Amino acid sequence: MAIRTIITLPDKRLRQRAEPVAQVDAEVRALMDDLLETMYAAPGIGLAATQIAVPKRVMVLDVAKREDENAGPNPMVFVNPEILWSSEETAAREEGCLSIPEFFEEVVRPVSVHVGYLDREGKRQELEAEGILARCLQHELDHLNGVLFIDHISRLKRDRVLKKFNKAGKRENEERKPGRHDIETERA
Ligand code: GNR
Ligand code: NI
Repeated sequence: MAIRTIITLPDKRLRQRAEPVAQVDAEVRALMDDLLETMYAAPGIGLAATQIAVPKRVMVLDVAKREDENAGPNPMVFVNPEILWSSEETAAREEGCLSIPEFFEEVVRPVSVHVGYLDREGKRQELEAEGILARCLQHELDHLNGVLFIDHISRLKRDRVLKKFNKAGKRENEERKPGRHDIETERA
């Protein structure tokens, strides 16, 4: 097992569509283990292979409550996941992403989903999810399609984030941090 580097904006590999896995073999299981180790180290509640620059349809989740002492970790792995059904009912909840550090915004998504996938043994499974699990499943599945949570927010807010993370914008942003003598401090 190994902790892998999580790529962040503006890395274009986050926008690639991941390829289906033909067979859940030892190599895919090693990828699952690296994803879990990297997710726990971050820490995060989900991680898609796309985020460690591996364009394969593999993702992991652990949404177990940390404060619950009785419940231990609950690692979940999904290969070739697909949404079979999503509820009409939607809800807005704040999301974050390890590939977009330090940015959080409310995202509207279906409250419940049913997903089909292959498990660690390559066996086909179905899962009915709601709450944080349903939200995280959709967030991770988006990653496998090159979609980020900022694609679900207003264009104004998205453009602001993209500008902050693009190379020129990031430099500008660094120079505008409080304490520097820039336009904002001059106005204050
Ligand atoms: O750790 C994470 N927390 C989170 C919170 C709300 C909605 C989605 C997530 S997933 C995120 C980890 C991550 O970036 N997975 O792709
Ligand atoms: Ni993410």
